[in-house]
Amino acid sequence: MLRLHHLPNSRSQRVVWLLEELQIPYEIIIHGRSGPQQLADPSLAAVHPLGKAPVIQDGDITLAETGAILDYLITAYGKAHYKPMGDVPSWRDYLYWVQAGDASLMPYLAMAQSLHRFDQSLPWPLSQASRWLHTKFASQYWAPNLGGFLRAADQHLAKHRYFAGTFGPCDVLLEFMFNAMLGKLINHDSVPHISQWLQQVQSREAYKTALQKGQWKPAEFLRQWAFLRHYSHAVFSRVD
Ligand SMILES: N[C@@H](CCC(=O)N[C@@H](CS)C(=O)NCC(=O)O)C(=O)O
Repeated sequence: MLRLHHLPNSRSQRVVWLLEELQIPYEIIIHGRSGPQQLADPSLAAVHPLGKAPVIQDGDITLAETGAILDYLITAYGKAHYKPMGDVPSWRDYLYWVQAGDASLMPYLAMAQSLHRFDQSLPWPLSQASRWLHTKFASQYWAPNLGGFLRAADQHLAKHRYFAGTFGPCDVLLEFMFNAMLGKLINHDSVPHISQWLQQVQSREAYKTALQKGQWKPAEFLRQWAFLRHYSHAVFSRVD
């Protein structure tokens, strides 16, 4: 049976969700984290040299990287109808949005989170000075980029119910990032169409089942990303 190596409250939750959507049988192996940067336990590096989640093992295949895993599952398990094909508008939307989140949004979120964890690991008053510097840097550097991404996504969703025609891999990939920003950078006033789309996709049965199987802890997730509220002004000075 296919095995998924998983870290709770992480991007690998997306693979749990897709497996539930596609109704592919799987075994889930939960790994732990430790240290100030909350790095994965060495048990993950024993599965794949990257030492990160998600990783799947299917027969003699071992595969990392969420986007690659999603594509593998759709192709290897005969679920090709799940992604648009052919030179139609939904396929062109698919090509863009299936890449865009992990390429142009997640790096900013991950960098901000690493800097935040670093600040928290320092003794007072160094932690305060470091936080001040990082907040200033982030507000000037990455927040405007993030604002541009939110504006593009909101405008797209104003005209489309899902990112690529019908519900599919783009929605599964992007939900994690928008969920991390929910209540801080995403709300009905700031980006109404993203906010509405989030409610829609999070009400899916497969999504809810995946939260349980992936040992998702909503309070912990909120706590991990709460620091994003400091950047609201810097982000939205670009969205209006
Ligand atoms: N681009 C990779 C990112 C993988 C990644 O960084 N996973 C994180 C969880 S969100 C992780 O394993 N962190 C623990 C560590 O870096 O040790 C993907 O989307 O699969």
